[in-house]
Amino acid sequence: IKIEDDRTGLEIQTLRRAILDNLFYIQGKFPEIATKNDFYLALAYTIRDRLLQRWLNTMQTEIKNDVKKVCYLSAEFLVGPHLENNLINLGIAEKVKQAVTESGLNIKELIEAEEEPGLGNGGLGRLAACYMDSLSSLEVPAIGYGIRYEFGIFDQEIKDGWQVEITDKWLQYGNPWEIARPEASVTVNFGGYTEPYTDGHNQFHVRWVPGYVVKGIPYDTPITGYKVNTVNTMRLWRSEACESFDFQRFNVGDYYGAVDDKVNSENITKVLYPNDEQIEGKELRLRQQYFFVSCSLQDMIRIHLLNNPNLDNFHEQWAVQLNDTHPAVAVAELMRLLVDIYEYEWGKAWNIVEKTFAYTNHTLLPEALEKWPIEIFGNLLPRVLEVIYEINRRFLDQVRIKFPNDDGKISTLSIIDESGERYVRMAHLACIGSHHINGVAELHSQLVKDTILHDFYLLWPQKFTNVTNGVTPRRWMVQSNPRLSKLITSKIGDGWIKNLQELKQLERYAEDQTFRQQWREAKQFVKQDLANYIQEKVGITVNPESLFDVQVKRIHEYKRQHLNVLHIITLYKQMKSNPNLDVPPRTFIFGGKAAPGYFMAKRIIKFITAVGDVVNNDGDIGDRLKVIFLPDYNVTFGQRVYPAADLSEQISTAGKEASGTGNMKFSMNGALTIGTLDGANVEIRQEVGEENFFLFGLTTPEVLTLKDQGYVPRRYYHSIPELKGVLDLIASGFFSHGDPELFRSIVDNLLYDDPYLLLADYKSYIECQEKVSQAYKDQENWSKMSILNVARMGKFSSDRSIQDYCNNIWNTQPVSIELKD
Ligand code: DL6
Repeated sequence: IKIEDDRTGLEIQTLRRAILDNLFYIQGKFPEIATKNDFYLALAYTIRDRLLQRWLNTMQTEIKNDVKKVCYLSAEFLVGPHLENNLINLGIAEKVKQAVTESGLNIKELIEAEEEPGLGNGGLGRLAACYMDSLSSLEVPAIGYGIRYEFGIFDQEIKDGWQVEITDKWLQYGNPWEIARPEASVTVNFGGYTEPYTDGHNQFHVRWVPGYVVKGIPYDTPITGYKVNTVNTMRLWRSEACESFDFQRFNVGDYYGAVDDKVNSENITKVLYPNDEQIEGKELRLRQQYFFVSCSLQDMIRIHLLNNPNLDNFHEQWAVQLNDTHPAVAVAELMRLLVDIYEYEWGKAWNIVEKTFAYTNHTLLPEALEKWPIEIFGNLLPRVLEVIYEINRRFLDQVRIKFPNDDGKISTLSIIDESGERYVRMAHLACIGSHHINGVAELHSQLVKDTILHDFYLLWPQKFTNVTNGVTPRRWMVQSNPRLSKLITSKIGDGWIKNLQELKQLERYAEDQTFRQQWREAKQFVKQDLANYIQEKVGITVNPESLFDVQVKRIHEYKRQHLNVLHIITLYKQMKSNPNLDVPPRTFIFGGKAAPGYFMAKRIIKFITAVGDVVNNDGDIGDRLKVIFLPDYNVTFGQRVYPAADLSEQISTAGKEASGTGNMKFSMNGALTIGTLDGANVEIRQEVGEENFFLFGLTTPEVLTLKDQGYVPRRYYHSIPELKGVLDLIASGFFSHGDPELFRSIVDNLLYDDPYLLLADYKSYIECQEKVSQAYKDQENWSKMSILNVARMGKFSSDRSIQDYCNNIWNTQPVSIELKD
C-alpha cells in the first residue's frame, strides 16, 4: 500500500493525521489539552503545507525565467482571514471539512478562530487585497510590498454609545501564514547629512552619511490564486535596530540610553495610522513610508541582479504600482539608488524610473492629499530631498518650454509648494515619475483630470487613464455567501467564479418564479443568521422579515451616515403620528470605525446609537423600526453583512467618493442600491439598469454650481417642514435625555455650514426611500431586480480591473506554473 505524505496528501485519513501531527510537533499539545486556537493553528499549518510546493515553484519559475513582475507598493493590505480563502482557492474545502468533522472538530469554529490581520483602514487597503487575489488567480507574477504593522487598525468597542478604541494585538497567538526571511534583510538610512566626493576616476558623487540606520526584515505571506498553481507573495517589512544595544553607552552605565535606538527603530512598524482620508503629518508616518519603499526597491534590485548583469533593463522586468501617494517617495528613492549606489548617469536613471512607476489616485479630498514640510523631510531624508530638488529643477525646465512666461504654471506644478510654509507635494512627485496616472472609477478619473491634477493633464494628457475598481468574487461571493453561490452554480455552472461576466446567464431566470423563490430563501437564510448575530452581539431582537437597510463603511461626513439617520427620524416621526402608516418594517444596520481624532465622526456614531436607543425602546414602534450599530466593522464582519442586505446605502455627496467597493459587494449579493451619482455608483447603475437602482440627489455639476452660488442650508430648513421637524427634534434633546448640547455640533454644522449638502439632498433622499418601501412590498418584483443586479455585476470583478492594469498600464503577461512531483 502507498501511504500519502502527511505534508501534501489530500485523503481524509492523511489530513486527519496531519492535523494531529502539527498539533503535536508545532503546538506541542495533545488533543486533550489543546485550545481552539491550537486546533486552528494545527489546521492552518496543515493547509500551508499543502500550498508550499506551489508557492516555491511560483518563486522559482519567476526568478529562473526572468519574467516581468508586478510590484504593488501599498502602505496597507487589508487581506482578511486566510484559512477559508485558501481552502476555496486550493479547491479542498469539502475534503478538509470532512477531515475536521471526522476528527470531532467544528470547521466553522476553527475558521472563526483566526484573528484577522487588520493592516489597513478601509477601501484602499481592501482593494490592494482584492488585487492580490486577482493577480494570483490570473497567474500574473506579482509581489505585494508593504508594512508588517505589529498593531493594525484598532478594535472598536461601543461603550455608552461612544466608540472606544482597543489595541489590535493580531499577532499575539501566532501567525501561521507568514514566514520570516531574515536572510533577505536590508538596511535603510535616516537623518545625518550629505557630502560630495570624487572617486578614483575623477567622477563627482554625493554620499549620504546617515544619523542612524534601521534594518528591514521581510515576512512573506502566500497569496493563492483560485484553482491555479500560482501562489504569489505578499512581502511585508518589519523594522529592527541594526545592533540591539549600543555597547559603548551600555558599558558606561547608560542602560536605558543604550536601548533607545532599538526602541526607536522598532517603532517604525509598530502601528498603523488609523486615519482614513486624512493625512497625519507626523514624522513617524514619513519614516514608515520611506522605510518600506526603500526596503522594497532594494529587494527588487537584489532579485533583478540574480539574473541580469546590471539595472539597464530594470523597467522591462518590473512594473511598480504606487497605491496612492503613500509610497510616492519611491520615485526619488529609485533615482537615489541608481545614481548614488549604482553610479548611473542622471538621464539614464530617469529613463528607467519613468518607465517603472505608475500611480493610482484614490481621493480628491483636500485633507487627504499628502504633503510634507520641507524641514521634516530634509532632516529625516537629506539625500532624498536633494534628489527631489534635482528632479524638480529638470521638470520645471520642461514646464518653461511648454508654457513659456507662465509663472503660474511653475508654482502650480512644482513638487515644492511655496505658497506659504514650504512643502513637498507627494502627488506631484508621483505624477512626474510615473508613465501612467489613473483614477479608480470613470467619474473620479475625469475629476482628477479636471481638478486636482488639471495642470499635469494639460502637460501630459496621454499619461491619464481610468481603471474602475473591482472586488474578488472568491471572497465576496463564494466564501461569504455559499448558499447563493451554490444556487447560481446550480443554474449556470461554476465558470462565473473565474469569469464573472458569465453571471449574465442568470438574467433569464429573473422571470422564473421558482427560481425567485429559491433566491428569496437564500437571502432569508443569511438574514436570519445576521439577526442571530445581532442578538448575540448587541442583545437586540430584530425581525428577519424586515427590510435590512445597511450602511457599513468608515464613518465620514462625506459618506453621510447622518443623512441616513435623518431619514430614520423622519420615518419614526411619521410612524408616531400615523400608527397605521403602510410601510414595510425596516432594520437599519450600521457599522464602521471613526478615526480616533475625528470629532464629528465620533459624534455621528453616538448620534446613531442614541437614535437607536429611543427608537428601539419605543413600544409604539415595536419591530417596525430598529436601528443597530454593530461594533468593530472589519473584513470578517463584512463577509457576514453584505450577503444579508436588502438595501445598500451609497449616499455620499456627488463627487466625493472616488469609487467605493462596498457598493459592488452589496450588489453582487443581491442587495439593491439607494445611491447618488458618485464614484462607481454611476457605472453600477449603468450596468444593472436605471430601473433596478434607486437614484437620488444632486449630480456633481449641480453640487459645484450650488456651492459657487453660495449654499445656504437654512433655506432648506425653512422651506421643508418635515426637515425642520427632524432637526428641531434633535436640537430639543429628544435623543439625548433632554440635553440639547450633545448633538448641537451636528445640528449647527448642518444649519450653518453643511459642507456635504445633506439638507440640499434631504428631500430627494426621503422621496427615494419612499419608492424603496413601495418596491419592497412587491416581493416578486424585488427579487427580479435583485437577480438582475447580480446577473449584471460582471464588470466589477477585480479580475477585470487587473486585466485592465495588465493591458493598459503594466504590459505584463500571465505565466503558468508547472507542479513538479
Ligand atoms: O480605491 C479604493 C478606495 C475607493 O473605493 C474609495 O472610494 C476611496 O475613498 C478610497 N480612498 C482612500 C484614500 N486614502 N488615501 N489616500 O482610502 O479608496
